[in-house]
Amino acid sequence: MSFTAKLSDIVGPTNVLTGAEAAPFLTDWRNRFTGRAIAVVRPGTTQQVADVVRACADHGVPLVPQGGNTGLCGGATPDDSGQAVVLLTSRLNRVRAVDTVNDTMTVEAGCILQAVQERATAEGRFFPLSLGAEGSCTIGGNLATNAGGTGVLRYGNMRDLTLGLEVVGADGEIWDGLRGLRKDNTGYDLRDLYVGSEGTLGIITAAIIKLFPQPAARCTALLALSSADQAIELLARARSGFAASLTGFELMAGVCLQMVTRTYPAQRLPFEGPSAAAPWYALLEISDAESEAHARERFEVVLGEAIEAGEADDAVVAENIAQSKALWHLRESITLAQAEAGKSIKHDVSLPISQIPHFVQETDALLQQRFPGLVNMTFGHLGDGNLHYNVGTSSAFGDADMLANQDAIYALVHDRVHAFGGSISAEHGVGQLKVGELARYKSTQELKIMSLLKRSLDPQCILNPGKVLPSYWCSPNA
Ligand code: FAD
Ligand code: 2HG
Ligand code: ZN
Repeated sequence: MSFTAKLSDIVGPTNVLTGAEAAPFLTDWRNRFTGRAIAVVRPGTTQQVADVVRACADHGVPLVPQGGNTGLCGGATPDDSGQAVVLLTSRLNRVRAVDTVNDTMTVEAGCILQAVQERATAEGRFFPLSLGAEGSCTIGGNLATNAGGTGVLRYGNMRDLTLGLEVVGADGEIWDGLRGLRKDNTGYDLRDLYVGSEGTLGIITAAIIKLFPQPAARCTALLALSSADQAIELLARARSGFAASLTGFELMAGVCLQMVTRTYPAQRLPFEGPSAAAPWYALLEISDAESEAHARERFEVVLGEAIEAGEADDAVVAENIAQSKALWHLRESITLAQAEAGKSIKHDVSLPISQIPHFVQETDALLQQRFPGLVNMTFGHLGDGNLHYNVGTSSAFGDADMLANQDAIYALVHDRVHAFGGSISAEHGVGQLKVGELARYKSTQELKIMSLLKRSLDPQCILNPGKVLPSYWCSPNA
């Protein structure tokens, strides 16, 4: 039996896509990476995933897992050798169980994040992972990238939100680690090893995730700021003033929001006068367990104190859910607006929060000096020290300039990040985009340990090869 006939036998012929049917799954969301594949397969059960992996292992065929294909580092795109199989998780989309006493939900890897949030709400609970791509990204992709988003400040990232996993290993064996335990010290933590491994150590088929009580009320405000220093002072006040109620603290350069309102004229900044053209904005959210009135009172007191102390220049507090959604919509539209505006380079970095103003000031200046006309478009999850230190084009620095200087821009920014004690990937992962960068900044010892793990769990190197680790660290002689 031929290899593709074997795949058809496992998942059914309608779930083995080739040619035009496979094409949408061979290019990443930003159109930066395109590959080829023998086929795109859609298993419908964990057993089918295991059988597909075993068939691939028998034939030495590489496998590229793919969820919603919203990743920003090319991790779900095969290389152009045409020798891989792309494994789509879209049919693994069942909610297997909800336990409202243990506050957990057992979900399959292909469940769309928004559907999981909605199911939690329907059960009177809250699942806090939230990101702009939540209508398309999957729980499996969220786990594989250890996704962050806007609620990390209060609830943690996907790793923190996960209790158990079910994973198919490179040999096709199923590891049933679906334990809904908040404490489990029985040896090495395999769950934490698979979370964030970007499909290079195993294929995640299901997970037990944590649920939380729904907040009684939420308050949102947009604040106009004149400097990144002010943002750090405001963050410190918000942290002490709101404590655990602070559920969001996003920073955005004014140019980012101007780009959003230019690209989507239906969206507007809620300020008039100088505050409508502030260099920076902060979006704050608090969640209150008591009541709307309690939340609003606390919110207005702390924000009033911040303005009085000169930690913000102006503030608009959302009066209702529609206004709050409009403020969040401005923030969540930055990535989409940037994709429409032309080429951009995304630096998803994290830094000690105390270093952020200095880093931004120094790196902005260095970039302008070396690449005049390039536009600094920084935004991100300031509460987590995570900046999307992105750069965009202008009439003086166009798409061709951006592409021609891409490597030099990455090197300049990442060198600065490294010098400031930061990380070159805070929440998007490494994928294929940053493989070279990872090798450049990780210590040899760290790379050696990662390589040992990879080679023990995937000795043939068939799981998402060329992602995370450079290929030479995966070969048996590394
Ligand atoms: P994919 O893109 O399909 O895959 C991502 C990686 O995971 C690949 O390496 C793939 O091989 C691997 N993978 C997928 N499923 C599995 C599986 N079941 N088992 C093993 N490996 C698997 N990210 C954030 O962290 N925070 C944000 O705020 C954020 N905002 C975004 C906003 C927009 C508009 C967009 C387009 C993206 C954003 N992202 C963000 C990035 C992206 O949405 C996340 O990385 C998301 O977790 C990817 O999920 P996915 O299902 O699309 O995964
Ligand atoms: C966000 O925070 C995402 O909106 C995407 O992580 C960031 O577009 C980006 O660089
Ligand atoms: Zn982000």
